Amino acid sequence: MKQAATGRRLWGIGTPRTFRPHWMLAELGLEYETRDIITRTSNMEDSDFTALSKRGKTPLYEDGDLMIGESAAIVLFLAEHYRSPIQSFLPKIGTKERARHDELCFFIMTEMDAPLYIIRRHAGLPEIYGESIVAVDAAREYFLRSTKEIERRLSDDQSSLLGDTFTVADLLLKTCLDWAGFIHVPTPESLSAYSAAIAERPAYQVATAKNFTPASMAALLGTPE
Ligand SMILES: N[C@@H](CCC(=O)N[C@@H](CS)C(=O)NCC(=O)O)C(=O)O
Repeated sequence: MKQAATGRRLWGIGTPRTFRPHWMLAELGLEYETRDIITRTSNMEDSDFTALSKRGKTPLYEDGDLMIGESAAIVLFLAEHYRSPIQSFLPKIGTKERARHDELCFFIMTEMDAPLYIIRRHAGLPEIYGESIVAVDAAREYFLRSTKEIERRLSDDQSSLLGDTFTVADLLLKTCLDWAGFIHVPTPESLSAYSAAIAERPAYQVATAKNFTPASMAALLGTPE
């Protein structure tokens, strides 16, 4: 397959995980090629995609000769690699601020994204993963407990997790809050203003249009377009 003209190509649309790199690329104002691979549709069998991804998971990101999956890793790579002195989405590597930031990213991915995916698998996709009311209820509780920790970190009307600068950690958190809202998992009222303010970011809106197309929404909701 030919390299993308910009060297950057992103495989996958239609889920909170694929949304993350689309959003970061939009924040950075980078041109890239999108391949509209929608999970659990026949285009997951696209021969170019299956040739690249033995794992069969989206998002998958190519940048020159680099190819990485894992949405959080892609976003961190983009923010670090294309770091600009005008607007940075990450504290400098090796600083205490960066350690606090990375702690939040791991927390969000393991304590928030992971329970949401348990709910997705065992409530949303029972035909593949099996139905489990116990696992789903426990995951909802667990997610709620994690949002309490976020509430503590966002005290004093901070506009972002690290104070007033929007970072990768905020991007990851917002995608989990949206995901929870989409599947009717309650989130604390105190996070509403934070979440609504982030939704005003132009890049968030650009990425929403790119990632949540009518076809991908139909697939996510299990309704034919
Ligand atoms: N931890 C991974 C999760 C990737 C993942 O599970 N992607 C889903 C879409 S959200 C997928 O490709 N599912 C297809 C399948 O499991 O067959 C990430 O954050 O990128």
